[in-house]
Amino acid sequence: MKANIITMKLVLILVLGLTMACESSIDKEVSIIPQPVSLDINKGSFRLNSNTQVSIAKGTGKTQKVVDHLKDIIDASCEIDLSVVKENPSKENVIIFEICVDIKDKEGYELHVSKDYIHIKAKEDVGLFYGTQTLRQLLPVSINKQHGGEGELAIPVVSIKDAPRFGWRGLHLDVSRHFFSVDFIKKYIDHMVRYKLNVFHWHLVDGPGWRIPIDAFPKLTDEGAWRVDKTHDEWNWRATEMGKPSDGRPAYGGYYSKDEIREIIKYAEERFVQIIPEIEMPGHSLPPLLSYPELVCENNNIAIDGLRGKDVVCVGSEFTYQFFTKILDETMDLFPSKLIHIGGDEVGKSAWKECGRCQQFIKKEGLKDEKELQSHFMSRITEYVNSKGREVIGWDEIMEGGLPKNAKVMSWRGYEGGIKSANLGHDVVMSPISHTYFDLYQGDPSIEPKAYGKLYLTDVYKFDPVPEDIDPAKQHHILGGHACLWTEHVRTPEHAEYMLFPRLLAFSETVWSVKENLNFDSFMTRLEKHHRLLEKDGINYSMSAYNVAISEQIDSIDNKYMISMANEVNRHLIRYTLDGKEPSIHSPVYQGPFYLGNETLIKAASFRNGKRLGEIAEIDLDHKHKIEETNQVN
Ligand code: TNX
Repeated sequence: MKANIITMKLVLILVLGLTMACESSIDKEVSIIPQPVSLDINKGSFRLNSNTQVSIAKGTGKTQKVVDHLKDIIDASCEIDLSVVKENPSKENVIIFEICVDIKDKEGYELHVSKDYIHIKAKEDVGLFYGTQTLRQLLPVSINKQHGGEGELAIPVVSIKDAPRFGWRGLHLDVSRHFFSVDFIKKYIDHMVRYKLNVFHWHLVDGPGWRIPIDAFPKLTDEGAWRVDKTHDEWNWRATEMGKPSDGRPAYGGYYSKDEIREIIKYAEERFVQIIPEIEMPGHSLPPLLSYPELVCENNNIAIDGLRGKDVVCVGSEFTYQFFTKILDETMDLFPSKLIHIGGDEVGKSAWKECGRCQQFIKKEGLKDEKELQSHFMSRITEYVNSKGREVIGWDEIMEGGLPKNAKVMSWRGYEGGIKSANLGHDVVMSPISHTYFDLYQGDPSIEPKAYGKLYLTDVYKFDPVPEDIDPAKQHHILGGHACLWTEHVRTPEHAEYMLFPRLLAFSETVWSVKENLNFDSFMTRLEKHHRLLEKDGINYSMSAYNVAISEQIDSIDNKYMISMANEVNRHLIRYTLDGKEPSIHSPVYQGPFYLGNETLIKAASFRNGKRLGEIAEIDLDHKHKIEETNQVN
């Protein structure tokens, strides 16, 4: 018995020792995402403790805000309350912020960590802010509140020079298909700034809900922000049963008050994020159509046809122009952004074809067809926005029938629309569905939450906003890259985070880091520390890239199955079983394709340091082929 206890104690000491060793080794890792322009790592560390001071050697009126941001991060991580000294800081145990005109890039910064002090230099406050984000990633992951006052945080000695590749590093959120609270929007902005993104595209209106109050048209939110909540999935795309249900069925929805919108704009501004609001038109417009029937085309039975591609407003009617200009007036009053997104995607033309007013309008204006009708509408709206000193951006469909003068284009159906627009001399933001749509599946659909399509981590990492086939003389029109999170299937903050992470990290590297510094293998190594950082902050990330894909091929001569396995990231051991049990650290390691005997059930998972990563994948060949045979017979 005694011997047993001693053995147990020894094992415990060993395990603890190993854990501590692991933690300290990961803490020493310098794993910055997005990868900076240049990074030198040296021996030793700066020891941050309760005596560490912060000093603004040279600042602007806003530098204090950046310092406060760092103080909040340190306080939240380890409850150390850094004190700020304005004058004559000692050159020891101090973090110095300095505005420095010698730094060229507006958003660039330098971060020098020595054993004695940390120095963040930048041309502007935004650079100091990004230097702070990098410093945050150098903090040890194993810090926790117990360090407060008694411990020290070791920050590795490094020298970093950094600046972004693109000025536009955007992220979109669809709050119409599912509604997200003010708190979550702020958290979303926090997620962006951690990885140095700077444009938040707020998709405020769409078929299933209108989320911005417009005083001139109160029914848009009184009715259009709510829907009858039957089953969630019915709200994937569009909704006709708007309005607060009076028959006692539960209502789903919500909207942001104007004060809440102002609060969010301020929150974003303080974090150097600009918000671009989107008011979709003339399609995806069910809430306005249902609440304001004057917008409906002749012969369009909106309650039924609205769900069949006829969710477009009547652009042959003068009322429609007045309606949207009033909405834009109130939107521009709220949002200071130079750019307003006016949608323009997926506009079905059949309602206009069957509408006498639209057809007459086409004749009167000498337009060729319904495509030119859309272009006419978008151009008039663009001119209106321009007359107020602002500019518009729209989805790439706004090119059809002629791109409105001065409009910028968000290229989502691929790169092509973006290339054409840039060649025509328009500014472009690249957000191709092939690389930046985070609502698509990031792993095997059989074990992922419901989505569609496919966008794996490796696909995101291959994103390059500047495609090779663009005329070099027009490349300057590409402002940067943009990722989208549409929420037809995404109902909760946890789910939204799951779709964002870690694809957001891969994306941030493609829009911030210089091309020569992109390396997927290095990214995956750095990502491992970020998993720990995200975990520490309670962020729900996906491990789908570690999941194993099992595939089988039949050898028709021997009538045997050849089994292959791979995980997307092509690293870490794969272990598998053929006896129905869960793979464990004792299961055989996959060494390469092998022939199967009589077994039919295969289970596999990735392992690192004796720990399973991600989910267990399985295929049951017996079951699969029975289904295939049945399908063939039928
Ligand atoms: C296309 S991208 C849409 C959205 C959908 C999305 C789903 C774009 C401009 N329109 O309405 O939500 O696909 O991925």
